[in-house]
Amino acid sequence: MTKTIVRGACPHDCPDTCALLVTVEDGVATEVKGDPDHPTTAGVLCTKVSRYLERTYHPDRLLYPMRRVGKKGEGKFERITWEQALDEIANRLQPIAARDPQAILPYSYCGTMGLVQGEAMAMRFFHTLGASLLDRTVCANAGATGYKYTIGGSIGTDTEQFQDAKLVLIWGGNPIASNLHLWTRLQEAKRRGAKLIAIDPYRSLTAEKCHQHIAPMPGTDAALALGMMHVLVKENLLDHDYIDKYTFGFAQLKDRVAEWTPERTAQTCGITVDEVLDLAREYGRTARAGEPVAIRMNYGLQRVHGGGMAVRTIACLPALVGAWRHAAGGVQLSTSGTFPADKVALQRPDLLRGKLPRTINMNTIGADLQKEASPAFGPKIDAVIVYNSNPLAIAPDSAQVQRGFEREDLFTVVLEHFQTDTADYADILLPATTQLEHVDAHLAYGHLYMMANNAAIAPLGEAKPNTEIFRLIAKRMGFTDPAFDETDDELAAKAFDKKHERAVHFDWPLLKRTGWQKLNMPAAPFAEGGFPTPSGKCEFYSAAMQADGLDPLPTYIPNYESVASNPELAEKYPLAMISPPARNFLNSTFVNVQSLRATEGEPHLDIHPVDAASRGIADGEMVRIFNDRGAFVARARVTARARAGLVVGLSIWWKKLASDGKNANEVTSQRLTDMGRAPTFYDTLVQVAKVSESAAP
Ligand SMILES: Nc1nc2c(c(=O)[nH]1)N[C@H]1C(S)=C(S)[C@@H](COP(=O)(O)OP(=O)(O)OC[C@H]3O[C@@H](n4cnc5c(=O)[nH]c(N)nc54)[C@H](O)[C@@H]3O)O[C@H]1N2
Ligand SMILES: Nc1nc2c(c(=O)[nH]1)N[C@H]1C(S)=C(S)[C@@H](COP(=O)(O)OP(=O)(O)OC[C@H]3O[C@@H](n4cnc5c(=O)[nH]c(N)nc54)[C@H](O)[C@@H]3O)O[C@H]1N2
Ligand code: SF4
Ligand SMILES: [Mo]
Repeated sequence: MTKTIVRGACPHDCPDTCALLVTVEDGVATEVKGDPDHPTTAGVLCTKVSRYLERTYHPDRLLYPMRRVGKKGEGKFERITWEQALDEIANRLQPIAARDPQAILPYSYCGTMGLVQGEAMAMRFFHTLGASLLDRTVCANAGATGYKYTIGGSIGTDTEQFQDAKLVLIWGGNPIASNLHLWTRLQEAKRRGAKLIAIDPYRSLTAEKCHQHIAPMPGTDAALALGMMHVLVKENLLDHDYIDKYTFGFAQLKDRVAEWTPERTAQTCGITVDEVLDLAREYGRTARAGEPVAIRMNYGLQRVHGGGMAVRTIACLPALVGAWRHAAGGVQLSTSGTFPADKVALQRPDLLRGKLPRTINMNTIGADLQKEASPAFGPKIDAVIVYNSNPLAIAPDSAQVQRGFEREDLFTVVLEHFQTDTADYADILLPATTQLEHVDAHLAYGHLYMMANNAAIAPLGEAKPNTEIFRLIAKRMGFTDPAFDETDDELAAKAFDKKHERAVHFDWPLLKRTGWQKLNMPAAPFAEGGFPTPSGKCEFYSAAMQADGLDPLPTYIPNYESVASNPELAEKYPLAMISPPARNFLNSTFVNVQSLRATEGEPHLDIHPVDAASRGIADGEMVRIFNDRGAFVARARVTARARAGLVVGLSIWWKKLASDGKNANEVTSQRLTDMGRAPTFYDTLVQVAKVSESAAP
């Protein structure tokens, strides 16, 4: 028997990008563990990925190319050969490309975060074709944009420093579920005497374990931060030296926050005046005492109309109190901007050869698939190639997405591991390899290590890596550019820009052997300013925002759907609904892994006892959640975890594994955020009513 240990990296859309050790015996993977030597993984994987073998060797894995034989959405397929699949794809795409290649659309996100199996060979193909571009903004782009205006890029406090903070605000994040290895450090901080405060409308698994939980209504975080700043200014809990040297626009900010009295703040957020005052004082006084104060801000708070502005506003706080002076102070939203990933080398925009295709926003796929050709829109979308994503489950306003994918005249190719809700609509379904079967290079958004993934086992069945599938399609389409001859290792060797000071030591063959290597980065990135903004300072006032038609100062933008902004709608649909990640799923990935789905049980809706009582809903009863866009059913959990006025449906369920064939995205909208062209999943008003068990679906 041969037994080897292969180094890998977790490919999932999770900040932690863990270092994996895969045990392989006679060509079969027998164990997946976390690397004990990798500082952030520290030998621990989340439950999902410690069950990785159950997913990889799942009996439902797609192993052969298939062609649809039933109706769209019915999920009936017949096996075909790769030759047949490639011929059919080329034969269908070629005439469309001859008319207008922009009628072809890639649809992808972060099924794998790999730089190679993500957008490298795929983009080379779509660029050569001249296909529509896709705005990949389904997750983080509102917050990333707001953060960038203020701080200059997705750079922040190093995860490896958080254990030394004295106060941590966990703001719009649920690290126990979605950022486990930060939670380990926060617990260590707690042991060392730190105070943890969760700011979250929902009493999440994390919120219940913090010293304090403040529950503002969704989408009111900017108001809370403005109220904090009001108190910091009024009580002079400021670091004037830091403000003078390293910030821009303090005088204007001071005027702006004068309006945000604790009373107005409390009223806007639906919390108490004392909560506002105490939070500001705790933050300001701890910093004033010379102790590190840190904020772990996460994407949960930016999936609303004013999501970009909320992040931008919160990002001003550390500079006001001089928190950046400490390695364990400041704020982390994402560390991804620290990595000099070489997207130009990987994706080769030069292959566009001067073409400038239109851009389709992935959040409005429901509407866009139903649009006819027009001068404003361009050609009707005639073909979609989906990889690394499951739009039927994850995109907002699901009924519209379904109507789009149902179009008989739409040619749909899906590259997948499993027959997902989206795969059911494919004309051609292609089997893709998993992380154990292919090579990749990774950055992370929750630590600072470049990561390598080696292939541990041979591809199962006839599965192929995304890269290889796009190489083959490109060749079948007659593309001869040498860009399509590069191997996955050649691509991975271009993942990071070695000319950049942070990655001068990047060496792919070495990284493959060691698995991970930290970027060159100072421990306290902004201790002495040096913000990568236009002014080089933390920008309380942003001329760039003004130029982009936005308020140059922090402000509060109410949700599209709220009592304040739309009282008539709120009358009809009085409950705010959010649908954040369930701990045992990763977006819609893992929902079909039996042991993980068993832990989550079935789709639930958490509803406050007062809201349940007024609707005659008892714990455990089936309820219907609805608004003008659609409806889905879930089992009610009557619990004060959801604050009054809020309902929570942990997500993202596969629609076909729910009793009614629907999920939370039936009721979410395709409206976009204030900046970053991002979705507003948590800016949703609904009504909830009891259904009798028999009438459930
Ligand atoms: N287990 C698991 N881990 C995951 C994922 C997963 O699906 N499952 N998904 C991954 C991905 S793609 C991402 S983007 C991240 C997401 O992870 P996070 O950035 O942590 O975001 P969410 O889980 O969307 O929301 C976190 C918390 O924000 C709260 N929240 C919702 N709306 C608001 C608001 O308006 N204000 C405030 N203050 N809080 C609000 C929610 O109640 C939730 O508890 O996690 C990644 N990790
Ligand atoms: N209601 C609601 N909707 C949401 C969210 C929410 O909180 N609430 N969160 C949003 C967020 S933050 C995000 S990031 C998106 C996530 O949306 P997606 O990025 O679409 O994430 P997944 O649902 O995990 O789907 C990824 C798919 O890629 C496949 N895959 C994985 N690796 C590979 C590979 O190597 N090759 C190929 N071909 N396929 C692969 C997986 O099997 C899986 O089916 O969802 C968004 N939608
Ligand atoms: S999903 Fe996140 S926590 Fe789990 S193994 Fe992957 S990177 Fe680590
Ligand atoms: Mo995400």
